[in-house]
Amino acid sequence: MNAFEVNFDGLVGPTHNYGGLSYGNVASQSNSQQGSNPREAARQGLAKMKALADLGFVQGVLAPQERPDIAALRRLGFTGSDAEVIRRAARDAMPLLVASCSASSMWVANAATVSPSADTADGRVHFTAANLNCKYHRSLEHPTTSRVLQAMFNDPQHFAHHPALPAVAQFGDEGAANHTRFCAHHGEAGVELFVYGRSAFDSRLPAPTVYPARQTLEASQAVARLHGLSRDGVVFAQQNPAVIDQGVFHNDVIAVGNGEVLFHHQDAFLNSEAMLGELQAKLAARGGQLHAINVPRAAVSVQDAVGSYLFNSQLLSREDGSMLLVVPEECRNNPRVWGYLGELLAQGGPVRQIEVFDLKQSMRNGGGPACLRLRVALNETELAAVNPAVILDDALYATLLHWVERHYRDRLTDADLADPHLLDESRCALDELTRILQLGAVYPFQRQP
Ligand code: SUG
Repeated sequence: MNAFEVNFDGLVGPTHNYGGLSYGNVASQSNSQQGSNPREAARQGLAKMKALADLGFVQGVLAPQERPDIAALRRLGFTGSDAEVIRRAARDAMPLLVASCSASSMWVANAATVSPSADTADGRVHFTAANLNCKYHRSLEHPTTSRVLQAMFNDPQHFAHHPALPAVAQFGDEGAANHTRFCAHHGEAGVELFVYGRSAFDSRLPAPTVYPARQTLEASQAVARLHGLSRDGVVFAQQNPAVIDQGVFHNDVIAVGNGEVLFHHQDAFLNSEAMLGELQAKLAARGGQLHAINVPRAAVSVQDAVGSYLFNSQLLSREDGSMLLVVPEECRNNPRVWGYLGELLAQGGPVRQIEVFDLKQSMRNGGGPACLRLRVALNETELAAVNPAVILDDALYATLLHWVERHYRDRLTDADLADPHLLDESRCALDELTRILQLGAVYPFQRQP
């Protein structure tokens, strides 16, 4: 049976702003408090989805979340009507209001870890929502993420959903941003690479000293167990702590893989050789042959990788077996990175096409093409069991574009976040969206008695 990867992109929510909320994420910190443009951000994301759908890739849409998160503010002691909660938070604790407004759920590479049915013990596709517990604003996402994923993949015969891991730093889990699957063919058993930043229980392993390591080994191991992956089908590898300290807050900022190809920076992993050896051997046992493209620091420094998001690209299989690399415009603006990409194409290796997208609104918060998508490898039967209303076609694209034009502001500052009307606008937009995407009542405001 045919199997392929489907990319589900996060739709940018109406409260997209630059809150400076992510210590360790260079772009988030350096663009803090700048005015944002949610309408433009949503349009940029939709343009990427549409272009990839037009190129023949199956493309899905993942809904944003209800923000500001009033329930979260109430848990922190703000009382009164919803409008009063917002006014009080704006008056007494603006940073908490900003965090409760973040549209960070757009970066759905962090929504969950997904294992395809060919890899799992029970032959179902497994999803574990990520607890994202390193950052307060992101830790708010997983309950709604779970409901949205359930509404998209709601056939228990094919799909298994696991709630987020315990919400403590020792089980810090950032989802698919630190997970890559290698395989000869999507429908056959592959090897899943879990990259962690530190161990919570083994103090012998090194850890970064400047910025936090968000993903722990123990979280990755727990996800592999929950998904029923076999030992032969997993590799656990440690990220190089030195690159985390230079702003590589997820592995997908320094490496990307697809099929049998791993495109990575020379400094990405702690014990590169051992890791590549293990991956190669395990993939070979499953009928595949690893093709590692190692980008030397002499060609692209870690700083250039972080600034351009070269590795936060999407590596996609074309029909003829070659690959397309989807990069952000920042790569074209960096002469060393753009020069390297020219050489990569000229080498005649697996990467034969490069597409460039303007994703500036998301990029200013550290979210590139790969952050904006959750990959789900599916066979034809499983794809037929996915909620069809979330698969992008021309009609859905037009509907979503029109929906954005009607509901989104084109400029957002702190004053807007303190405006209770933004909550009403956002709820009104999301209520309509749940009808468009046929999700049912997934948002807290739709579920209150
Ligand atoms: O978690 N930025 C996100 C970016 C996530 C990128 N995802 C991947 N690499 N897969 C984060 O740091 C910034 C929000 C702000 O500062 O307003 C933020 O949450």
